[in-house]
Amino acid sequence: LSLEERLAQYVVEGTKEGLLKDLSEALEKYPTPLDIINGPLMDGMAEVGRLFNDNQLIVAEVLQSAEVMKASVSFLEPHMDKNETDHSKGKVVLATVKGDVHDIGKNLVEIILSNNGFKVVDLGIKVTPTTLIESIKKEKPQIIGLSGLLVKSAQQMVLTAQDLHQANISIPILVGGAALTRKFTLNKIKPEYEGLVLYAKDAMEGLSLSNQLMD
Ligand code: B1M
Repeated sequence: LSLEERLAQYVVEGTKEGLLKDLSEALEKYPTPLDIINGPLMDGMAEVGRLFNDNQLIVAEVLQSAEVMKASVSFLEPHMDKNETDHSKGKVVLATVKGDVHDIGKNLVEIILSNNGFKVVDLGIKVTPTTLIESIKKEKPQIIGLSGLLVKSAQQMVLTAQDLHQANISIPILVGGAALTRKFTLNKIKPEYEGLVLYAKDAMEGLSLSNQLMD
């Protein structure tokens, strides 16, 4: 198998034997660590999603795939560019929405924003609007980041936007996750909220939108 195929295979099979060696090799070959994540590792995750959808994988197996992805991200993280040493650009309160446990994408956003000058307060997974609002009042962030992968999480973002609006919050919200689209964001979430609501297709777009908001 090629290096790309092997990397995808670790994720699909949920095995770590040989993973770090191949990731080291990939670091030599790919321009940036993020290209390894967005390329072969994400290809593996897409295949996991497909197999899971086809009932060819069970949740426990998908969890192992998630572990491989997480181990890869921690291994690659120290090799990522750090453009700022301080966290002076702005503060982001980040969460996976209520009812949703998926956090690999959220964690990537956390890494990329904090490596690039943002202070990130990560509230974790299954974050209710109440917890989110409490944290926003305490932390006074410049940006709220919401992640969610389930179809029902997209709907949960609409409810969360309503609750934030009720709480008189209007700072920009950045949203992302597999079940979301730019169109849904614009047509369903934005109308419920006073402030900006921006959709990011991946963590890098999340960074560039956050940078634009701070300029
Ligand atoms: Co779940 N799961 N899962 N799962 N899982 C999906 C999402 C699913 C599409 C799989 C499928 O059926 N094909 C499906 C959702 C179907 C739907 O709603 N239509 C699904 C399901 C059904 C479920 C359960 C209900 C299964 C069950 O229990 N029967 C259950 C839900 C539990 C819950 O949340 N209440 C469940 C559980 C799990 C595991 C726990 C086993 C595990 C998660 C482990 C973890 O995260 N710690 C898991 C996994 C791994 C997946 C898949 C296979 C992979 C997700 C992933 O990590 N991708 C997923 C299928 C898929 O997506 N192909 C699937 C890699 C990650 C880097 O991508 O998070 O999309 P992603 O992030 C991207 C962008 O979306 C974006 O940036 C990242 C890239 O740079 N992004 C943002 C994300 N958040 C952002 C925020 C931003 C900006 C960008 O700004 C704030």
